[in-house]
Amino acid sequence: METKKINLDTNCPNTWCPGCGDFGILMAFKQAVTSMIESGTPKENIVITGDIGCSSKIADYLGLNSFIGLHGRSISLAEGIKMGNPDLKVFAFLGDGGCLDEGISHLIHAAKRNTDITVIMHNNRLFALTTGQFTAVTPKGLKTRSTPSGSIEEPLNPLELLIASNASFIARAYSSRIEDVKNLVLEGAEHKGFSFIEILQPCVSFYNTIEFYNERVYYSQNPNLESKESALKLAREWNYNGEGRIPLGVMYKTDRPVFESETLSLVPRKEDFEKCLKTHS
Ligand SMILES: Cc1ncc(C[n+]2csc(CCOP(=O)(O)OP(=O)(O)O)c2C)c(N)n1
Ligand code: SF4
Repeated sequence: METKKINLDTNCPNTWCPGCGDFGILMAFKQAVTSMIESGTPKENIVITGDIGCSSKIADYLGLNSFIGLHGRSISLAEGIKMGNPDLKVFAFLGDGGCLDEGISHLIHAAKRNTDITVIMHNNRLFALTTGQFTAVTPKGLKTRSTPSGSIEEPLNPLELLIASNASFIARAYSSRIEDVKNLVLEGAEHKGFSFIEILQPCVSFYNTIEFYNERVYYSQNPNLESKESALKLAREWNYNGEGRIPLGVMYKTDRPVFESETLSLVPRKEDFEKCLKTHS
């Protein structure tokens, strides 16, 4: 039997800077989606959301159902879509700015609720589309367009925040390691509940971290995936500032009730609803 070739391309011209880490994420995501479709997930059941940023332009380059919203709102859009149709596989794309500055409350609450979506945060550690201003994860001392004398703030550690917010799947990847990104996307999508994948992504135009990451990243899966203590230990190995090694891989994974299933189980069945109406009429 002839197999139909899966085409995820679009006609949209790509405007990312040559060498941007976003290309690696796009390639890995296409491979992951191709594998999902080949394993039986209907293409029309895969939905992506985005906001405003270089990262969210990924939706323009993927021939999939998508919804682009305001900056920082990719996660809330994904939650709404999933609640409307729990059969869908929903991926929320956004940058560190949209995720940890404008949209940080959505991130925390989606993790706390355990909504069954996969958040993919392109972490270039600044607001790239607007030409490089500091975000919550910009290293201390970095000179950006909005911190000309160097940022005076300590960066936030998003993985520690996710552990504290009770996210049920937390992982870190690096955009140049395409096979690992693909596998983590598949693992995150397979997970029942909220999955968060941070992808370290060099912005070659405003903060070129290629050499920095190449020298420091290493794969280190948490040996005790359900232990928050060992997840925290891994998450704290790198403080988003300077030196030290940077662990990649799944840091935390646990099973707990999923928000959509819990909520929908509270909705009365039609027969019960009609019985109730009869009783009270
Ligand atoms: C509420 C709001 N704040 C700020 C902006 C301006 N703005 C648009 S894109 C952007 C930068 C996006 O940075 P990030 O989310 O980190 O994604 P990246 O471009 O780095 O991939 C900013 C600040 C906006 N559109 N809306
Ligand atoms: S500005 Fe940075 S993040 Fe945006 S496309 Fe260029 S290299 Fe990539």
